[in-house]
Amino acid sequence: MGDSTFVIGAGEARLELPRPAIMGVLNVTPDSFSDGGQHATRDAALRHAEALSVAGADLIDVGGESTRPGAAPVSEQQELDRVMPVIEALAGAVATPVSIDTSKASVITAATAAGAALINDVRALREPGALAAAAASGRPVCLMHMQGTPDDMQDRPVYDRVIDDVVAFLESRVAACVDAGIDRGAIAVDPGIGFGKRLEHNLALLSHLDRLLDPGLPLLVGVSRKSMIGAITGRDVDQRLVGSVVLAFFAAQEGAHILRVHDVAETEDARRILRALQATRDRDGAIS
Ligand code: 8Y4
Repeated sequence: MGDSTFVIGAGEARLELPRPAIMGVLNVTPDSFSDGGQHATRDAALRHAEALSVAGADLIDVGGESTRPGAAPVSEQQELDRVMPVIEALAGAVATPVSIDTSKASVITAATAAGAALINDVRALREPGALAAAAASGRPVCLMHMQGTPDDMQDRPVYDRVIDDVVAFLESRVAACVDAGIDRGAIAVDPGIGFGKRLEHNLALLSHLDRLLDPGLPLLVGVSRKSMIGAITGRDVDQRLVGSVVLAFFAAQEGAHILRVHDVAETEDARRILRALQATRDRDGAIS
């Protein structure tokens, strides 16, 4: 009762996280930390990671590939050059576990060897070698649903039944992971809000998150600053903080275990307020 936690992974790869856990976003793309060279980029990323950690992040999600439609594809070497110095620096300097946001087998292998605690793949380990690399790492994984590819996913997303489609996809990827030797207890799933979905699809998924909890696996939800918030509120990406926090905690109250967010400090405020209320409710329950 009271403060609740959940576990993903086992043995050396075991992560015990508060529920909901806050995953802070650390983009290591050239546009994110204005390029004063490699060391400057690494140092800026490290400072940002420390700030995320102090602000309340339970995980730091390091990514070197932009999945924005129209973004230039990133080569294996480019992605390694971007993320590895940051992962290596974080391993020594920040206690908060790091997740590696990648789809590439080589990045999975290198990042986990350097200490990354979780593999976060928007392509659900469908790239060549990714499944085997994840299994070999022994690290827990997050499998996300996406319809199409980052370049074409928003062209004309169509579903027969969006919730059924997403559940079926995630179940098939969980089965592929288990077949590859990944422990079921080391798998989280994610509906992939905004990845090949219109507003109606995103709303359907978020208003029926219970149906995604069905397999009893941790559920990760990423809504932070996404276009669905713009579609509802009319606000530009830099004005979506309230929408992001409200939507994240709606998801948490509906069962989400991990919230992927840009605005960690504000998300932590919301978590503290809801925790105080929950603790009071738990005590009241014991009395009356
Ligand atoms: C402004 C800034 C507007 C960023 C949109 C965005 C997810 C994810 C992303 C997610 C998991 C994003 C890597 C998209 N979203 N991983 N990654 N789940 N597991 N867009 O929802 O933040 S990147």
